[in-house]
Amino acid sequence: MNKGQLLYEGKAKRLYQTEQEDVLFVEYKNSATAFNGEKKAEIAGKGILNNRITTVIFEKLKTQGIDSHFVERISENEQLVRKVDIIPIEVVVRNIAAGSLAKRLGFEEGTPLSRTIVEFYYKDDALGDPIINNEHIDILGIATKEEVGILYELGLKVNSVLQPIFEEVGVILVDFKLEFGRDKDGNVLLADEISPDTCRLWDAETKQKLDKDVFRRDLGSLTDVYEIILARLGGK
Ligand code: U5P
Repeated sequence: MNKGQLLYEGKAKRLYQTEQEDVLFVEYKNSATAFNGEKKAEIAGKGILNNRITTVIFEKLKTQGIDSHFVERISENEQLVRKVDIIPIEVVVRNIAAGSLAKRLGFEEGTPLSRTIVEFYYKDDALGDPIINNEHIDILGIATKEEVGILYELGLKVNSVLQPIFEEVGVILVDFKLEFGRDKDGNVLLADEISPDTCRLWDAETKQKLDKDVFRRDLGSLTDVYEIILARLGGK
């Protein structure tokens, strides 16, 4: 499959056309960004690690009946994906209070939530990705009621598959963000990536942060902790 025209460049990935209409080429970059792009760095090896970790996770989800846009990893930092139109909603699933939820609602970080919750954020850099509810989604006209139901259910389903996978290897799945797209027939498909860039992952024993908070909060080497996640998931 040949890399065609560059279609889109995001903070962490570049998307290219291929000779096949419904398949895209994704290149994982080494850029790390946080706080809506205010903090930036180039971290050698990050793209390779996220490409591998996302591959392992999408493959595991597939074996549990959760399909995604992922087709195959084709090189160290590239993969092929099915073309979808991204729905501009970030679906965040939380098991433990951390990050913006801890701050917004006054929970101490690390407090287990009495139930898993799903939140929606409007994916809009200029607005700083504000939190939104079903009614905001309705007036923005960015997804139908039926689609919102699918996002909610798939968020919980991904959580119920990933939580035990991480638990088995001594990792707590604190929270994570998913993105979805519509394929050419309008079907909602899990898309983007699932990696330590998009999840909070803590060592079950030490509570060491094994995710992008290491970069956000200057806690050490990002690639060292991403390597730990890849190794625990059985990747190379
Ligand atoms: N998250 C992203 N991208 C964003 C915002 C949040 O992947 O633009 C992920 C974080 O990595 C975390 C979860 O796992 O969503 C909740 O983030 P926060 O709302 O606590 O910052």
